[in-house]
Amino acid sequence: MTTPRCIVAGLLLSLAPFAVAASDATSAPRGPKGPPPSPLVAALDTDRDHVISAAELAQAPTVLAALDQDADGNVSAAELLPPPPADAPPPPADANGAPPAPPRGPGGDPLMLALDADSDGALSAAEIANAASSLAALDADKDGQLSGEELRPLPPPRS
Ligand SMILES: [Ca+2]
Ligand SMILES: [Ca+2]
Ligand SMILES: [Ca+2]
Repeated sequence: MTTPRCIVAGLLLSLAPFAVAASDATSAPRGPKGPPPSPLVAALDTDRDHVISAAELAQAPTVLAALDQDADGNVSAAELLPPPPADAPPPPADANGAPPAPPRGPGGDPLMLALDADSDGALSAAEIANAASSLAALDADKDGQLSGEELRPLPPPRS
């Protein structure tokens, strides 16, 4: 009785590509481990050393103003979203017609909390102009730069 075994082997062979594809789709995303930095950190940390230095703080108004893609003087929540990676699959079709909501973590981005003085989710021209001094308020250890704990997203409040 070899026929059933042949059928089983054939089934396994025909299923193998699907198994490979499934494991590819569910594997962890490539790149550095841990959550991606916030768009604000990515924009401000121009030398990518995960520290916003005094020089980078001083450049904050210029860097933030450069995010104003539609040149209306405000950096909106949409303009604060990071651009999708070049090799990212296209977003799913507009099933509900709504654009993807900006990510809002349970604790929030300390940079945005510091910069967005009126908490409207966008950065106005005045808020951009005050960026350097607003961000300096996050410098808990007063070493003139923002790093580590000072840039970490705030943990969700514990009740
Ligand atoms: Ca840096
Ligand atoms: Ca604002
Ligand atoms: Ca510091």
